[in-house]
Amino acid sequence: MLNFEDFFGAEVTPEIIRPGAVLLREFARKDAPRLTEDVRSITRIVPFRAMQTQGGAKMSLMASGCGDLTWLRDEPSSEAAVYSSAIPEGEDNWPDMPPLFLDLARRAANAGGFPGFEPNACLINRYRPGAKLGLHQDRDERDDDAPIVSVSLGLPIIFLFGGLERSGPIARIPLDHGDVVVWGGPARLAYHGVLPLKEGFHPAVGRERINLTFRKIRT
Ligand SMILES: O=C(O)CCC(=O)C(=O)O
Ligand SMILES: [Mn+2]
Repeated sequence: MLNFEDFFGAEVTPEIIRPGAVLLREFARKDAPRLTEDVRSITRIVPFRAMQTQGGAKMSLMASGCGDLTWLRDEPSSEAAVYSSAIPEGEDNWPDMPPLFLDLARRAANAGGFPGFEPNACLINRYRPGAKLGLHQDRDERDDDAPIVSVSLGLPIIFLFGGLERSGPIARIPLDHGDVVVWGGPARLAYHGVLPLKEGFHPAVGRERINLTFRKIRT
């Protein structure tokens, strides 16, 4: 029997940020407890680590990941990020993407207008108060046909979303626990970032914000 969600094809009404970019408010809210549990399991295997920009500057967020391959730039590098199936120590492969991650990413992409999304990587960012992410494009995936699906858990933050030029107008979007942003097509290479995380305490996640970005990397 069809339920409401199957019939209408979306669990929430997408809010359009710009063509190709949508906000799905609370889309991951009901899955959030299991998602945070899964993040804990993954980061027991691959702990969050400090990251560096391509130029070698220390970033304020810390990162982990899962899936077939992921990247962590924890050393200065003149190279663009290289996605790898080996974790940085080179011992083991990344933890598998939990089934719920994959299911959520597929459903969110579909609801955002990108059916058929099959991510093979999930980058997990952890922000503590004061941490931020400057404006950038996600261009290391070597596959601009697939969208990016970005899930927010924990403390609220202001997400910045602009256009294809760094200097263009920037939307400031408050993101809360369970909100999902999907961007692809004409917005796939849009500049985006987050403002510094404000001090606070979230009952489910504590004094931090966790961000999951699902990506399709061309291997
Ligand atoms: O934390 C966010 O909301 C964005 C993360 C992001 O843009 C990235 O990891 O490339
Ligand atoms: Mn990004």
